[in-house]
Amino acid sequence: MNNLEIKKQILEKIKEYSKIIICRHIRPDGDCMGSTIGLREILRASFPDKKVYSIGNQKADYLKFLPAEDESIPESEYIEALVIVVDTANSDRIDNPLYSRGKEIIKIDHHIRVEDFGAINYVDEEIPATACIITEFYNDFKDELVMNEKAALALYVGITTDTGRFRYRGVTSNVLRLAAILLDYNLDLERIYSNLYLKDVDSLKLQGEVYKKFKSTPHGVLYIHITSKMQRRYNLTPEEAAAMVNSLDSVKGSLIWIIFVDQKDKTIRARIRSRFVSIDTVGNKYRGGGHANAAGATVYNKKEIKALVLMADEILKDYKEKETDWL
Ligand SMILES: [Mn+2]
Repeated sequence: MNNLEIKKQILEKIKEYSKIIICRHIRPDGDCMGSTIGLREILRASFPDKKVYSIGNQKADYLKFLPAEDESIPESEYIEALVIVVDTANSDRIDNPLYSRGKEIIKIDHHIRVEDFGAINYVDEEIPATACIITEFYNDFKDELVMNEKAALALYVGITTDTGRFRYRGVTSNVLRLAAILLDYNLDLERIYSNLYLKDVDSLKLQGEVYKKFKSTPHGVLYIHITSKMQRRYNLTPEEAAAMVNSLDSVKGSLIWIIFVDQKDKTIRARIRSRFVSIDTVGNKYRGGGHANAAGATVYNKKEIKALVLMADEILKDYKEKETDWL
């Protein structure tokens, strides 16, 4: 859905305000960082008289090569500001408690619609990255907006990370055209992919342990619990351990794979991935959410790990009974 009318309203709101604060979700990933920083840089370049901030609490080390977010600003600064929240389906996940202090809120997102917390809500569930929406927004109004190298870098990172380097089903000719717009801004792809995907030795060793210890359910759901002990052994943070999720993505017949990662607060983060078959219901059931093929959840103990895995196994069983052409 490319709804030009809503986008026009968003542009009008942006023009109305002299202060704009952009927010994103907790546990920042390439797309939420890319779309917030990209939007900020476009707005700064387009409207040099406005104050535009991108503010969030949590950091992601592997995205440090992107232009930095801004330091937090006092609550009083929000009162007259337009707050734009990107890449975030529900208000619980916004990584800035002050967002609600803004005079008006706009939501721009591509996750399955769960909560319209904005005065204007632009949700495109079909498009594979919020960074695509921001690039499209620029392109729709390119007579009035300015793209530059910094914005293009951030947006490209958003698109490439949320599409698994342009591999997933959501990648359409439109997505490639949007990425092509960004490539005109002098991007060094080799440097981008080196920043995103090079591993250090400890991560590789943990990956070896993941390969050795993962389990499979009767119908082929692969899963592993990366405990605090394992994280300590390889000197990795829960965030770094969570990057292992794609280690189990290439096994024939295993259309769903899940990693459970012990967190510092004693909860267990589940990252659920799939091909062909939808697993967002699993995320929703266990205090999370997400997309058809990529969802997250939080569980509290081994019993819940079992129950979640069982639910995924049922889904895969049903899928394999109905479909014959899976890989
Ligand atoms: Mn996203």
